[in-house]
Amino acid sequence: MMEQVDGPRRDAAASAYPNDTRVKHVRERAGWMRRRLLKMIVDAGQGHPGGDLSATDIVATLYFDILRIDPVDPTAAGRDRFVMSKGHCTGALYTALSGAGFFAEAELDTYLKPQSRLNGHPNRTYLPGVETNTGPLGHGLPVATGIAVAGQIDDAGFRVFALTGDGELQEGSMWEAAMFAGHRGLGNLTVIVDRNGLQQGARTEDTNALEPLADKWRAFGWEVVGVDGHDHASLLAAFDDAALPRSKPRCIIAETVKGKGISFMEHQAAWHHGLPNADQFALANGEFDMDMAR
Ligand SMILES: Cc1ncc(C[n+]2csc(CCOP(=O)(O)OP(=O)(O)O)c2C)c(N)n1
Ligand SMILES: [Mg+2]
Repeated sequence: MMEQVDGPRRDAAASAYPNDTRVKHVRERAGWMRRRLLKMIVDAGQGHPGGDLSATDIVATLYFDILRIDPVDPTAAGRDRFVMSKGHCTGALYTALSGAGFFAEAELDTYLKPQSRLNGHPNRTYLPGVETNTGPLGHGLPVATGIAVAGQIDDAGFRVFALTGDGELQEGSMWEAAMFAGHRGLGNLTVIVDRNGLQQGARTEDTNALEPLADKWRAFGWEVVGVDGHDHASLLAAFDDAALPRSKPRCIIAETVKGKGISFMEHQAAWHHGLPNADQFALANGEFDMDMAR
């Protein structure tokens, strides 16, 4: 039976809860997201399981603890903004938005179907909670940077978070945005790099090497933090540390595993875009069960 989840905690600042409670909460929701997004992909007949699963723990930590958002008032001026720059990972984004209360869980069943609001890439005019359209790589961070500049000009208290793929960092537009964010000292902007080491068909380092990646961000005027992108306690600590005011933008390089949580998908470029068969689907769900029983 599907686990029931509730939305983000709105009764008090999440950070007021003890850390072990916060970790347990995020872990449960990440587990639910993994199971639910895989079902979406299987029902739809296609999707991007590798990148969805590498991003799941990061996105769960943001949506179920860190972000100050309210599904009842999704365009509130003071809300934090999350931009899914790696816009192909709608499995992770839509499950998080649904789990956080922006739309009913049943709508996840319409993923990629005709007339659905749940397109393969997110569309802000269709779905509440989507801040900007993404999908063409290299666009999300520039838009997030623009939003952060607006927040800086208005001296608004909101924070902007953008999740990028590592392969996506081969787009020149990402570095234009990084340079401008450093120039403006956008302390309200946090980029999380989903550093799974793989792009569509190969390793990033064999295609167009990114290393030394932390040095590149630092050279553009950013603070850089490294984190295990599947360790909820470390992710929470890294995000807590993003409290304002700050004078520099912040890059969290999250070491991740593409396909995380499904043994036969982990580290496999072939699962960037793929569809598990019935046996593989059953195997994956068994592994999710075992993980949640730990
Ligand atoms: C401009 C552009 N070129 C190519 C693509 C096709 N594409 C979709 S995902 C992807 C690979 C992305 O790799 P990465 O950013 O590392 O994402 P992840 O590993 O997290 O899935 C490519 C080439 C695209 N969406 N946009
Ligand atoms: Mg990648």
